Amino acid sequence: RLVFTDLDGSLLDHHDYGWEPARPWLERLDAAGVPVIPVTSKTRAELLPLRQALGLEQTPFIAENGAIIGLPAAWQHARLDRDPANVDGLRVKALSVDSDFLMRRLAVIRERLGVAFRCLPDMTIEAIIEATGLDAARAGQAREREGSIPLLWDDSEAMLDAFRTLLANDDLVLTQGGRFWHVMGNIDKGRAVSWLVARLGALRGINPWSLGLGDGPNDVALLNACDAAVLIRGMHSHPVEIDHPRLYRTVETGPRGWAEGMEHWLGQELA
Ligand code: 2M8
Ligand code: MG
Ligand code: MG
Repeated sequence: RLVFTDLDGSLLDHHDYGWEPARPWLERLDAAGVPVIPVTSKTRAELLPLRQALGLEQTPFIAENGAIIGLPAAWQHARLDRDPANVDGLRVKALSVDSDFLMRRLAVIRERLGVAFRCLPDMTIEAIIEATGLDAARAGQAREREGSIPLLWDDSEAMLDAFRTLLANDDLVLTQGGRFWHVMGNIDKGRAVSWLVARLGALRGINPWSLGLGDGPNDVALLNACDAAVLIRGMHSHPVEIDHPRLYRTVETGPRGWAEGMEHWLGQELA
């Protein structure tokens, strides 16, 4: 069994980023040896301290909406991942284009469409704190993008469609997080999840049962890539559209909803 989970608005509270209500379930999963794999919009720089705080240092992570994958030693394949430059024990894979390329394309598209938006790497630390409620250290880590660019849209809904079309012309993708829109190469959380499941097959010859948890539009691909899914009630004005044969929708939001979804799918089994 594997658990793939979104962080903000799912395992972590949308407002204060806490996870207290999910703690007993994290302990139960740890005791049962079920890996909990974060699948998030956050950067690798944000994830390193967070994984430690959550007790998830032994499991892989998927960062920046699927663009970046981190593999701890036990998940590295002797032939596919051996790398002498790999000093901290973590192998980092970039599945798509890099963020400098994205920033250049975004500048061209802004110019061509004459639209207004703010890319997170261009925002001051103060502005990021204001938009997210992160502290200064975390806000700095959020700015260290490697494979995706979050942005705040300061233009009309109609122009958003034109924006999406121009991005698609460059084989770039637009997806919606809790507060930001995110631009990346042709990748999503679901494809990164499938990549990791395939990697586990190559390593151990097993095809695990997977459970996915998420709250937003950018989690639909993640949920669809898993055998069973939990859609955590979110903060979005539009309902998340998803059609999954084994989907549980929570009543609670954030880490309370996370624990509720765990109870639904694994409560009996890990009693
Ligand atoms: C951004 O990601 C969230 C994901 O739902 C959002 O779109 O609101 C990213 O900048 C991420 O790196 C950051 O940690 C998060 C903070 O709220 O915002
Ligand atoms: Mg979320
Ligand atoms: Mg997310």
